[in-house]
Amino acid sequence: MRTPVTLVTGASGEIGHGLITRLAGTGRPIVTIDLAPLDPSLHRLVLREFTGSITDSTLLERVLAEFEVDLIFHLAALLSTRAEFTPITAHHVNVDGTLTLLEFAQREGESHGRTVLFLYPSSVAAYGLPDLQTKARVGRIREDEWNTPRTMYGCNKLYCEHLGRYYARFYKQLAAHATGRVDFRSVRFPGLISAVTMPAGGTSDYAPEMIHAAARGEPYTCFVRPDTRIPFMAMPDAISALLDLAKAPRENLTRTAYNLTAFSPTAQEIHDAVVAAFPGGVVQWTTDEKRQSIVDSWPQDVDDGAARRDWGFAPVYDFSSAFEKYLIPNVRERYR
Ligand code: AKB
Repeated sequence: MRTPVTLVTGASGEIGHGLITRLAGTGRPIVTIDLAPLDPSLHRLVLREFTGSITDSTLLERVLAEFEVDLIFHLAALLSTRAEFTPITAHHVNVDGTLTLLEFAQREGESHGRTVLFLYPSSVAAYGLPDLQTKARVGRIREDEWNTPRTMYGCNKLYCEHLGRYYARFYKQLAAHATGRVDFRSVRFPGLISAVTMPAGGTSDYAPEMIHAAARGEPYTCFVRPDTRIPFMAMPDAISALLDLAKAPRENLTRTAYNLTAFSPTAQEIHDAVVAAFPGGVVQWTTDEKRQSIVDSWPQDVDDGAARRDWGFAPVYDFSSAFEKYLIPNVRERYR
């Protein structure tokens, strides 16, 4: 008999740390896949750690042979800035990797006869606004508006949302006896800010980078303009959203991709909160025009009403409490 487990890909990334810690509390065994080894503090929380790429079908075959997977959190991805330097690799990891895993989930479901719950972090990068005037005019946008991403990462995320919806609702619809076994559910994360982990290769990274640099007493050069405004949320709320969506009754869900947000500060407002908390923090502003054009194409706010109505999404932290109650105390402790 194979052991029923939860599979987390990209487990060594910024979301993986908090997710594994929370999942460990449920008592359900966890199996992870990542190119990088898990932080030692996480290694002891998981049943098995596979080191390798989600694009490696033989690796997934090894997981399939040993474990019975019925819940997947697919976090592995190349983020927006890094994907612009290696777009073909980004497509291979972000799209081919996700398709490989969706097919793996379908086969797992056929093998054990149950549905496989597939949680997928999409992104605000799935949107694409043509200019700052439009960004200011449209303000808070809904899921089905402005789905015209301007980055390879955003294209990848939007397409994988549709791939997941296909597996969940239309899998081999013309075949005589095919049954879709994948219950695909995704959230469009805004920029995420963690007190514990740092992102790598994202364009919203200026927020966590600024906070952690100030806490370490290091100068930071912010690569976006002070007036840059995009949606963000604190990492604990992001983890809760994934776990709450996983628990939601399928009949309550009207969508397979949901907007999420908690607050939309400007980079200047983030700066002001950072230097108020860490007076030694020194921030210089040197705009990277290419990275600026990416965040300028993302909306300043998103409408998360569907997530709130369908499965009770309700972030705990707003901008001020994210700093006062989560980031400042925990970041101070981290660098004490
Ligand atoms: C990135 O900046 O690429 C990610 C994202 C907003 O999806 N953090």
